Amino acid sequence: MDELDALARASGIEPVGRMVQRRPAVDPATLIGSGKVADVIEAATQSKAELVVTLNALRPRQRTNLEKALGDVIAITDRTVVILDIFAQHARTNEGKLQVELAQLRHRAANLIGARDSLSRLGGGVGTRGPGESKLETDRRKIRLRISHLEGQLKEVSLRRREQRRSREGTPVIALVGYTNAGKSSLLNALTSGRDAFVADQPFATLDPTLRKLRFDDGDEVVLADTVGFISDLPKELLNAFRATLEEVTSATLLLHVIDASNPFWERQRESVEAILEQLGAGERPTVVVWNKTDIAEAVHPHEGIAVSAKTGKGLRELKAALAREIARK
Ligand SMILES: Nc1nc2c(ncn2[C@@H]2O[C@H](COP(=O)(O)OP(=O)(O)O)[C@@H](O)[C@H]2O)c(=O)[nH]1
Ligand SMILES: [Mg+2]
Repeated sequence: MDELDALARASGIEPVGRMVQRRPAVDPATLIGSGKVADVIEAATQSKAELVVTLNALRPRQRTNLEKALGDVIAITDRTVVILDIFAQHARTNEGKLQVELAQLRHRAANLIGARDSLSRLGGGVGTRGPGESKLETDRRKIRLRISHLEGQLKEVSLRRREQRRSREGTPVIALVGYTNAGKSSLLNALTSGRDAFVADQPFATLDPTLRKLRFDDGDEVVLADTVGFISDLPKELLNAFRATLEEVTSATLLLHVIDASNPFWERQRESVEAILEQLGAGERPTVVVWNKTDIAEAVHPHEGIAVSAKTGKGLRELKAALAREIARK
């Protein structure tokens, strides 16, 4: 729930309260059950909230039913949409924009039954309907066309990326992976004493991958690749849309898994990252584990890996030496 709070803030929402319900199973009609819906309406009305965000992903039917129950004043959305929103706000490059639009369309297509109103924005109107088509069918067809167009463009991007990678052939790539906010971009900056990888206390500040050269003391050169998108229950539309970017991860010589040692949930975060790597087919890549934020961590974790602070620079020499050793062995 704290993470959802941070996600909401990053997308421009100001949280005013939260409610939790424990139940053996989600309610298929309204997610939380009608009694709880009444509680939510009361709390939201009292705090003059304009929006309710659910942690669980809403099914189309649940969304429709909750929309009806909450009325015109209070809107309803879920964590998945909030994440898609943040990505949309942070997309800068052409590729990033393509990926976000694709993810949003896929999500919309999957929710079509529950999101008919918002479809008018896709350009539906008089005269755009094919013979004998219902509004829903027209919407579906339009979304499908746009999706395949975007997929085609992204395939080209992916090919271009592969070519660029080939031209870098011989230079090993180290990809920084790790839960969102773990300090990947900060570490990239600290290691390369650069300033231009965007660092922010916000989930998903970086959307587009940053590549940076790093030279070791022995003269060997590597490329460091920043990544984005590691969060628990990552919307699958996003994972698919970001595959081209994340190819950097699957083709990397070495992964640098950055863990936020100061986060009480580091263990769960680590598992989420490993699950995503698995889905990307990078579960077996050679990995160096690094514990970041040890300047504010309560205790330094006695685990494998290297303790660092991207902020104070502590441990960076050791980290560089360890990376050089690993790369030299390849
Ligand atoms: N105290 C402390 N904060 C850090 C450290 N590394 C990163 N941060 C902060 O953690 C937040 C997220 O950092 P960022 O590099 O954007 O994380 P990313 O999402 O993994 O790329 C920012 O507010 C950073 O200033 C560190 O070693 N110590
Ligand atoms: Mg980052």
